[in-house]
Amino acid sequence: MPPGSTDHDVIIIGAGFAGLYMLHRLRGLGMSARVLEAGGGVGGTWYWNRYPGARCDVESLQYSYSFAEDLQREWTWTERYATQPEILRYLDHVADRFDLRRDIELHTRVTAASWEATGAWVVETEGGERLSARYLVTAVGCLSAANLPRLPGSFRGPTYHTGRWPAEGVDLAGRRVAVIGTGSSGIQSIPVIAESAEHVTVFQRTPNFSVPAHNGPLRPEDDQWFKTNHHKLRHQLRTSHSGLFTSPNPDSALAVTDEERVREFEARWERGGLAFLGAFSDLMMSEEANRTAADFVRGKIRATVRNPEVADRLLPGDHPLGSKRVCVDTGYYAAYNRPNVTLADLRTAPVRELTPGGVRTADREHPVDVIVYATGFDAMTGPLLAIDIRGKGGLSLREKWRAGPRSYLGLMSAGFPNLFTITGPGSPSVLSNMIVSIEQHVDWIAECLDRLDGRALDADPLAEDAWVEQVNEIAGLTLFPRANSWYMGANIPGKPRVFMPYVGGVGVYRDICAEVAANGYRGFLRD
Ligand code: N01
Repeated sequence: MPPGSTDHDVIIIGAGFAGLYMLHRLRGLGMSARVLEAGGGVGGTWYWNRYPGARCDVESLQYSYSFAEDLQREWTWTERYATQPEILRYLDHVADRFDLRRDIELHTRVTAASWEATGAWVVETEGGERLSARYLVTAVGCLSAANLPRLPGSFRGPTYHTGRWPAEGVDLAGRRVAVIGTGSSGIQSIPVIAESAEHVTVFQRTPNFSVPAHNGPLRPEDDQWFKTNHHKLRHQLRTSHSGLFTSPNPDSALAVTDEERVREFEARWERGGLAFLGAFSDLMMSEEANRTAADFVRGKIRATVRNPEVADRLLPGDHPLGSKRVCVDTGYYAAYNRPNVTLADLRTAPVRELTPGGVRTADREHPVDVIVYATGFDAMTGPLLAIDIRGKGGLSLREKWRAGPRSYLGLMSAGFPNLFTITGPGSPSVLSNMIVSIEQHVDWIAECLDRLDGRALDADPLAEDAWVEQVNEIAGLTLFPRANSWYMGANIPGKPRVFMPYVGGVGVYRDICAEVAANGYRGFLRD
């Protein structure tokens, strides 16, 4: 393809953490890149998820870019877990600091992308724009296609999805609010909404495991420690299993006494956060080991919720702890001790219909003024398949992935040359600290594009088959596939049940990707 015959060298879809860094890296290589972003601002996930109580469940020091020392030195987080507004401020700061905005087109939703015989990607937008580039990089996020259940009936009041929360905010003070869903978004928002709402009715289909955040102001000594030691600490994160500091304990939960086990769980419960999962090495491998952690959390729920009948209904029991993303909360279980919070258990009384003034379940009508859908996302594949992507010979990605996503390393899918998917299915992505995984993918793609020097690259279908098999095999060794989780596509009616992320760990995965590149991009086909 002759240089200069496309509008840009690279088109990037999405201006969240991934898209912003991709643009910055490509600029550094002297490539021209255009970012197309559906939202009215940069930030991706953190632009859309503005629901009350939204904050990250990864500690802010770890949930930040590592690529620029100055950025790291000059930015100081205020809390141990950053709120959505603070993370959005950070991303706005990054966009300004690296002068990224001039190459970002906001309010521009990509609807289609096709690989042309000329060796270019042609991208179409909702507004009818057509742009071409030699390479296309998706930075669309893994949890950005909102899942809105189709409930029969109609409701006359306002409804909001947590992942599409209005930027101007919603005043829920004095209102009767229904919250449907008890995943991370529901569990974070319920205690905050309950503080001002007249009443909150929580519609729970599946009880979830949640551990306390124990959030608070970021201690200056922790900030200083991280800044002083950031080279070493970032290296540890990149080579770890999850890209998080979980202080993994190498012991089996079954090799210690009951007292020792409880002491370990208790210490981690007191510390707060996802490090709870690092309590023992086999929590995600052995059902028996997992049950010890699940029992511990169920004991905490019983000890927190005063009404034993409500506590019972909140006890998770249909999936191993961690096989659905563990939630990290502030005052979630205690919220059920408030007089203005009611739990509606959909397992015993499912939703029948929406009525003009509320939600009717099998046993009664719940009168509400507002409905909050905390019902999650069509995860990982949803945002990609929302775009009509056509590869070689018009091959449709929707068609190719009909039985589940197929990719080589989660980076490319065979038959779609020059299309790279940041944190795509088949990579660690959602099972890791997303920023660690994003930076690894962006760096790998940037180096690859630099070395390609305009040539085309595609995944070898044989390498892809082997990778898909490996992803499934490793998942099969764990308890992850035992849950009806969004990792499995189980939350979306009709979606194929496939465990989508790579569970082998970010450190191992990084080495595999580096080794593939060092061996002349083994498993990829070049022009
Ligand atoms: O979505 P979810 P989420 N009727 O899919 C229920 C990240 N995140 O937005 O389990 C009734 O987890 C559904 O029930 P069930 C994080 O990775 C992070 O909360 O399918 N209920 C479930 O209870 C997280 O895992 C942060 O039976 C219905 C809930 O809705 C991911 O995003 C914050 C229903 C959906 O839970 C997704 O979390 C927020 C229906 N028709 C999100 N359909 C932090 O960093 C669905 N549900 C803290």
